[in-house]
Amino acid sequence: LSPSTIRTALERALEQGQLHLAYQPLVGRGGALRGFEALLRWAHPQYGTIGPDQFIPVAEMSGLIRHIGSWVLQEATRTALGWPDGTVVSVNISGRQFEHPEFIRELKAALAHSALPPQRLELELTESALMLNSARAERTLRQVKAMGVRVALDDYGVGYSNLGRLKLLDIDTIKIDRSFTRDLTASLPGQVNPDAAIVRSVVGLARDLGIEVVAEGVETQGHLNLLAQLGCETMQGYLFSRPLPAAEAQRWLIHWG
Ligand code: G
Ligand code: G
Ligand code: NA
Ligand code: MN
Repeated sequence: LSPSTIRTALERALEQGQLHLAYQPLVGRGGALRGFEALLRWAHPQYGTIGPDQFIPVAEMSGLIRHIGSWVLQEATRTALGWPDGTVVSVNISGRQFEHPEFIRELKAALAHSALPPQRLELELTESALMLNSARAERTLRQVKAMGVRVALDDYGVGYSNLGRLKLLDIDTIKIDRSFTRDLTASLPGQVNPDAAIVRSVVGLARDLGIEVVAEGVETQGHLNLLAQLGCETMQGYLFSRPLPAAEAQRWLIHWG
């Protein structure tokens, strides 16, 4: 599908109910459910399933991301209100959405409509979305934090952030990119696994700075055991569950505890 085909189809997707959110659990080392990450899904009647990797860049380029992003915030906070107290919903926010002057107003509107306590909402931002040297991004981040909303740095390790700066910015959580989890348990004869060494150092520094660490892409019991041993507090991945429709997430909640 070409970007222009996607763009034209995306203009109608929301109104026609083609977008929905899937929810993937985040689980504590001890097995407690921490919350779910909301992930946008698009089922087009002719083109089939279109992944966010394909359509989010088009939504950003065309400006449709504002409308879609607002809907995601409304939908995710409304769904999270039906979960047990304290269960967090994490929502991905793209750079163009975060830097828009209306973003804070839309965030406040979503929280007001849903009546979800702000500490039960976490925004997932990438390093590029935060544009760590941009004054506007820093001001928006301060406004988000002042509201009591949590902030996670997504895909950590693929960019350049230094953790001390993240502490200054008052980031609550870093999500270690799943590329670090993938080969974590591969053994290299006579050598320390480099990904394990990186995770250990990130976890140690984050702990000293009071930042929570989430490991993404946890697919095996071996990943889980090693990550727990390395001091990682929270895990997310196919070992626990794939992203689930809201109704299935609700059932998962009942059976997990
Ligand atoms: O779910 P999946 O692995 O296909 O997601 C691919 C990418 O799309 C991920 O980087 C994810 O952060 C992004 N993504 C998923 N849902 C949303 C959303 O609601 N908003 C934005 N901006 N990005 C999303
Ligand atoms: O960029 P971001 O971290 O938001 O992307 C999250 C995406 O990773 C989700 O869309 C989800 O589909 C995918 N994902 C979640 N768990 C796993 C996993 O255990 N293995 C792999 N390969 N992908 C996963
Ligand atoms: Na994410
Ligand atoms: Mn991520």
